[in-house]
Amino acid sequence: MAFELYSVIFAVLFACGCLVLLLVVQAVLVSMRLKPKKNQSPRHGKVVLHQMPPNSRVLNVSPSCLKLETYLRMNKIPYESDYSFRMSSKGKVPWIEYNGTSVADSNFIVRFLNEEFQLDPDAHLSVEEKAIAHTMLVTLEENTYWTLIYHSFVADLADTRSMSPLLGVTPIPLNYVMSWLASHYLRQNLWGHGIGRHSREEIYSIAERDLRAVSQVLGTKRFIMGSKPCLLDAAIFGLVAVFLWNVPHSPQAKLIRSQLKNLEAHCYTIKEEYFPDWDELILKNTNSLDY
Ligand SMILES: N[C@@H](CCC(=O)N[C@@H](CS)C(=O)NCC(=O)O)C(=O)O
Repeated sequence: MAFELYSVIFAVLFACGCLVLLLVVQAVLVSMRLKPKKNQSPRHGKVVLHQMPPNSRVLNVSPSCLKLETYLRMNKIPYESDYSFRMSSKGKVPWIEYNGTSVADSNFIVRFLNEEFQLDPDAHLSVEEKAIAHTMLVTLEENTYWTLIYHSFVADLADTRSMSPLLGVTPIPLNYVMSWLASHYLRQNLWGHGIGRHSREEIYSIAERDLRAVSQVLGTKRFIMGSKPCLLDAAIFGLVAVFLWNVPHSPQAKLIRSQLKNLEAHCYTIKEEYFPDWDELILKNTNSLDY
């Protein structure tokens, strides 16, 4: 009897040891694949955009990365993407390197590049429009964005596990451990922000009110403030594209497709105008980590 018990304990410990070893090997392999390639020296005059890589659904799963790439294209700023998952000094993406200077956070980057390239994507807006655009951008990035995080990392983690640029190509069982850790970390972020203290229905209703407001301001216009795009158009695109194409089953995407069709049309307008190579980029850069 005692011998059988010892055998069972031994078998369980052996299985746990094998699992831990497997996780360690997988983690080492993933981190080796993530190491930036040696010959990536930033070119003078070209912005190096450190951002998330595409997945098969969308050019970027991060609204702020997609906004920044759209801003670069809108303003014809030469850039190249670095998809190596290196985070900024602030621990996030996107960030850039430009002629030896590193700048973190999409909005500080926009301010920096506006100065460097002597441009203002909002120059055609009135003082009042600029104030409205600023307020809407902050609403989308500091409020609506968190409903996306809630959906992706709390409500539908299984989908995120299969489509995230990193988790989606990380082998099982490491995939499960990493997605659980990401979910735990982001739940804490959501709680700290405050939105994570609301019920599921309340969180989706927050998204609905924000998206409806943007849709009402857009109305029948081609771009949010008229016939010419501004920075806010890039921010709207960044978030709406991720809702529509990366989490198409989310309540936010369903709402946009069924009731806020002008936001969907706006999304296609920006994609067609600035990303004629969208599919090509996705094809070229997805699964760069594939095993
Ligand atoms: N305010 C930042 C937000 C950037 C941001 O939230 N990036 C996310 C990806 S969407 C990130 O890097 N998260 C990593 C983390 O929170 O540790 C900006 O506009 O650049």
